[in-house]
Amino acid sequence: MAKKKKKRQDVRTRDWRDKHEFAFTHDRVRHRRAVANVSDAAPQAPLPTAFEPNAVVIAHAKKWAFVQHDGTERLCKIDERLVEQDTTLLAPGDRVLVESDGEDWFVRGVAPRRTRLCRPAPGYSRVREQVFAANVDILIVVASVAQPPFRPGLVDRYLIAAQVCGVEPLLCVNKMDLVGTAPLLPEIDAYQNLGVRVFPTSCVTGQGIEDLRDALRGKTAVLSGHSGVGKSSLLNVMDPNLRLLTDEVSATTGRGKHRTTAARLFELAGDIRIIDTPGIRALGLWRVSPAEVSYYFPELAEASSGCHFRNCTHTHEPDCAVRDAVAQDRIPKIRYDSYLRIRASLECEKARDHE
Ligand SMILES: Nc1nc2c(ncn2[C@@H]2O[C@H](COP(=O)(O)OP(=O)(O)OP(=O)(O)O)[C@@H](O)[C@H]2O)c(=O)[nH]1
Ligand SMILES: [Mg+2]
Ligand SMILES: [Zn+2]
Repeated sequence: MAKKKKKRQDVRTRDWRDKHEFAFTHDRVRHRRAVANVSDAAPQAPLPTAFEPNAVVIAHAKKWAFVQHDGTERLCKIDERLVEQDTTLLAPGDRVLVESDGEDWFVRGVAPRRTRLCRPAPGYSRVREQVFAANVDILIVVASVAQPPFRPGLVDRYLIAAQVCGVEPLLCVNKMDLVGTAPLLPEIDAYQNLGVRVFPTSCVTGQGIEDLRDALRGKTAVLSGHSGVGKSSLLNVMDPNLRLLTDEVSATTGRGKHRTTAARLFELAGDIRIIDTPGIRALGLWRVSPAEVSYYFPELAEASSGCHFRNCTHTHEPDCAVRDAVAQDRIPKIRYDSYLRIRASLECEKARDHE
């Protein structure tokens, strides 16, 4: 029995040394093995009250974080006195203070976030706001034209989240090779008309990859979207050394299989930092009330000045300028439908929260 245990320890150590960070990118089991190499020591000195951050979080779990510090990736324990309040303690992109006690490294402080992308935390969670990327300049919303099919609902939600968080959204429409030379979907035109930069891309033909790279130079960005749209594949094409794990879309459900399981920051040539995130099914919106949804649809907000009622919801009221604009094709029907869907779902969420 004792012999067996020792063997497992050997495997842990070997994995950690040979595979280094890649082993920990997507695999929870290996995450745990990495932590097996961290001692139980805790720093004695009190937490600093004022500090200059000296490292950036790459990936993290509850008790430890990988950080970029002094040009190397370090595994640090998180000082247990750093406690989570209303919002996630750490996210990839967070600027932190790391210090060594001579043997181990510890995260000892988290700097205020310049920007953050967040969603309401699930009900069972201790925090209320779940931050999935910190200090980013650009939110790359990835969708695919096929396999899985283009779904505007999530894109619209991300565009709202980007506005709430003060981050520039950019729409990447991937898998263009699957539709040949067919013109872009009308939905995509609608986003372009709104001033959202749209990048049709393909990881197979390389279409649009250079344009995307140019748009990201000198920036920190986060890739997000449904599972299986090709977020990790885009990173692999932009830097073949990454060799991130990808997985085929399920033939039975037509959806991705949630290959990426943890968010992680990658540094690419050209001063580009990109956070890859796990695909999500739906994006909860944080701090947006049903009545506020129309503010985040610029074309609706503009038309609404002509509505008869000042608090018009544009759903049923008479003399509604928004519905007139939709009837006359001045506002794309798909955007209006999306407004109605998001509004209705927020009404539901609100009702549930008040139960
Ligand atoms: N035809 C085609 N297939 C692609 C393209 N990009 C990615 N794929 C394929 O789509 C599947 C899913 O790609 P992933 O990169 O794993 O998708 P993801 O968005 O990272 O998915 P999660 O990690 O589950 O969120 C893989 O089989 C890829 O090979 C593309 O441009 N064209
Ligand atoms: Mg992925
Ligand atoms: Zn109206």
